[in-house]
Amino acid sequence: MARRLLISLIALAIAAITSVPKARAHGEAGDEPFLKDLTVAFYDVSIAPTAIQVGQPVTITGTVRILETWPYTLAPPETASIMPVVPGPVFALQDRLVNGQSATGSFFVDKGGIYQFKMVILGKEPGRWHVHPGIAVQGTGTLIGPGEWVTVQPSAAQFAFPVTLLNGQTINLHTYGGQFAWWWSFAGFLLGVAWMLYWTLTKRTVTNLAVTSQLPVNDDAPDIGLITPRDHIWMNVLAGLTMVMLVVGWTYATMQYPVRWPQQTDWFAPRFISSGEQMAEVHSNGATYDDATDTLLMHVQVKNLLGSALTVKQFIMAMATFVNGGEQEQAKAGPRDFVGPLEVEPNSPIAAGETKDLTLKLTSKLFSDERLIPLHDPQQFIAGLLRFENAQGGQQMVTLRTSVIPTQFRSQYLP
Ligand SMILES: [Cu+2]
Repeated sequence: MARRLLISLIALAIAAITSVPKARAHGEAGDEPFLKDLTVAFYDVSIAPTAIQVGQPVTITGTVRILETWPYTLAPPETASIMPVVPGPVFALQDRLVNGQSATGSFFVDKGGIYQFKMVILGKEPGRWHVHPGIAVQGTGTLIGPGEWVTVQPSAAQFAFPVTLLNGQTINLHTYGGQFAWWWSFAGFLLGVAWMLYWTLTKRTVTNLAVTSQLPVNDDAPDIGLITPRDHIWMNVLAGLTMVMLVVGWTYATMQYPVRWPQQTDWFAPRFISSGEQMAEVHSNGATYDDATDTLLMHVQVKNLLGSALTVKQFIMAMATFVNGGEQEQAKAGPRDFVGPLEVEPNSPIAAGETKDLTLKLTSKLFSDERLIPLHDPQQFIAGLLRFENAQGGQQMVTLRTSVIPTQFRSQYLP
């Protein structure tokens, strides 16, 4: 009976694992809204081309700003790394620049910092992959930007990733040392399996847990045949083989690779990038969110500080960009799935020196699909960047934080 139950449970577990539908994306909606909105904002992201063959490059460019509204509940951002976020090792990162500097690893960051990135990745595995830029902030985790679907077609040529070492030798990083690492790990695995099978198949240590758990820790219980002197001999043999493997491994590594170097840290502080000449002062007068229609209404007061008329071009929030403009301007603003419309009321330019009350209306499925608005949190805050442009093409990004009051809830759990 117990065995039948166990078999059914195992069958159920296997069925549950194998029947899971293929994940559509990266679970980017999984992060809490505050973790997306108050931390960083991604804009001007481009991921191109979206169809390549194995071995060909895809270039990811864009900008991420660490917002001044970084939540106090998270450790302050100090070091971070910008990377492509893809489902598994299906691309190889070939090149990465942050603010024009080569970034092999992480770098120092600050609240308010602006980081322009360029990454070149090579298609490795054929398939259709969702590719995002992401920024991994130490102590917080990876915050991701807008994504694009990239199709990688198989290629007749084998994937290769040539890298020149310091000694002048060129290796294929894709396969270098792969065989050895595989077989050596497998040898260690075999030792472990031998140990496990020895104790589970022939001994009563596992099958008679009720008995063994009654014994004191250091009691071999030879009287009931639990651990015999013979077992000690075999375990000494296994331990001996493990030691031999380790010594052989160390000796081989020392002889084969006499020059070894610890992994290097190459931290740097990226060159400063300005958020633009101060053109506008923004004051928030609150916001409401209608969950039934996915509509965010923000009331802001904008003061034009310079001598040229200003218009509101975009509102950028987490990985989403909302554009005050038509289809063409929206298509230019970033990966299309992460761009929505922005209605500004009144939409006339703000004259020099003028202070104007504006209503920003954003209606988009992005709010619920990407879970951008906090609806059930103790702190109902959102933040983002308002992008202003003047007649001369000058731009400024102003960080806007506002509390949000939900006006209608979609029912949760029960219809
Ligand atoms: Cu994705």
